Amino acid sequence: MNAPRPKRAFLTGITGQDGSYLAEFLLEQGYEVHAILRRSSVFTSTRIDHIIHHERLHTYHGDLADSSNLHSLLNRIEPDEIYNLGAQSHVAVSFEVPEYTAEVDALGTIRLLNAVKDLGMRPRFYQASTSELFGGLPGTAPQSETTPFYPKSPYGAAKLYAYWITVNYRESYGLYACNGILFNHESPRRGETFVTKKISKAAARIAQGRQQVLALGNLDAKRDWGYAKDYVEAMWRMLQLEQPTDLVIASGETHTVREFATLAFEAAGIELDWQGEGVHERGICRRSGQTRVMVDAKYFRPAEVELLWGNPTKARELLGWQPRTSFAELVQLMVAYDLKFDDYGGDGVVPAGAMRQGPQP
Ligand code: NDP
Ligand code: GDR
Repeated sequence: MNAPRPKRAFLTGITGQDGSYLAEFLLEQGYEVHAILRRSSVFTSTRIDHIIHHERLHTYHGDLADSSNLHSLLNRIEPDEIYNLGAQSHVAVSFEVPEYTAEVDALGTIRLLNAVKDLGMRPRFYQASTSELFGGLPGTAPQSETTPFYPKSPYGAAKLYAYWITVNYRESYGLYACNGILFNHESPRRGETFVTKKISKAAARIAQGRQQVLALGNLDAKRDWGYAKDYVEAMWRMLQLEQPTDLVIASGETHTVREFATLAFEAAGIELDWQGEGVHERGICRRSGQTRVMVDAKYFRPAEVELLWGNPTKARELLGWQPRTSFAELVQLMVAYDLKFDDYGGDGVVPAGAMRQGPQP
């Protein structure tokens, strides 16, 4: 008798932080993982180099901007589960490329959902929704599934469309489709222009005498930060529920950017004192008196989300999920990795295979 075929997952965004952890997780669960990669003039597979030759991982060129490509891939692959993680995911960048962000983050989602509908398939569909939907309005925290949305960036607005079209296809066509409303989650694999990785990397480099100062934007912004590896498991658990539903995934704590920086520098052996206010605020090394953190207004956003703080009660009840890694542990593991394996060079170029040199973070 033939062995049953492994479950098949189709992923967009596999080369990103979450996609790489999710692909590892699904392979460990015995899945066949099929994923699209965007053609690029440089290698973008750094985060998945260690699994790229796995016998159950299959990659294809593809793009969320290309309907026909998505349609024919889904037709060939016939996945049981689809995880739509691909996106222009940088909030600040979305103010500079608003139309492209909508093209990929909003229309990319309808392209996938519509292909599923037209092909008459019944895979389970996960949409990477975000706490940016809430916009952090005063008086709304902690935010839950019932908190009204008020996105404050082109990214948030594009993701709002993706959220509602996912709900709409569930309700209109009976698709098993759901939104994971994930609050910020980080890791050593986090993109280097997001604030946590920017800080952990700079703290390590400054401690090693390879950088003088770190320039940041709004130090007062508060975020609910968790560990990406914990969060991808919640995505998978959501698709195992009998009924599709939209869930907030969060740590249930909130911290300022300043707190993250204080802990990160401490983990690198540098105690900071904070002096001044607004654009004049400085993080000064207690021992040497040198300025190690400064504020640069160029990192301020046209509109800021001041406070995100999630309430993950429903996820705990329905999924039995809760984060395993505390805020302090997250900061420490990110800085520890950067102290050991920061081999990216000063020009910001990530050499292919750089991650392979260290243990997978
Ligand atoms: P990353 O920015 O690390 O990864 C984004 C992924 O999307 C990359 O694989 C990227 O490919 C891919 N991508 C970008 N544009 C396209 C396109 N046109 N077609 C196909 N793929 C594309 O994001 P994260 O891993 O952090 O986040 C994953 C998802 O979750 C995103 O949708 C994000 O918006 C959302 N999210 C993230 C949160 C977080 O805190 N990390 C919180 C809430 C939601 P390439 O490598 O080629 O650029
Ligand atoms: P965010 O993450 O916008 O929450 O989106 P990011 O790390 O970019 O910013 C978090 C907060 O830090 C403030 N900040 C800075 N941000 C950056 N990038 N660089 C800086 O120098 C800096 N200084 C201060 C920001 O103003 C902001 O308040 C992330 C992405 O992963 C989205 O895709 C996801 O949907 C949300 O998290 C939840």
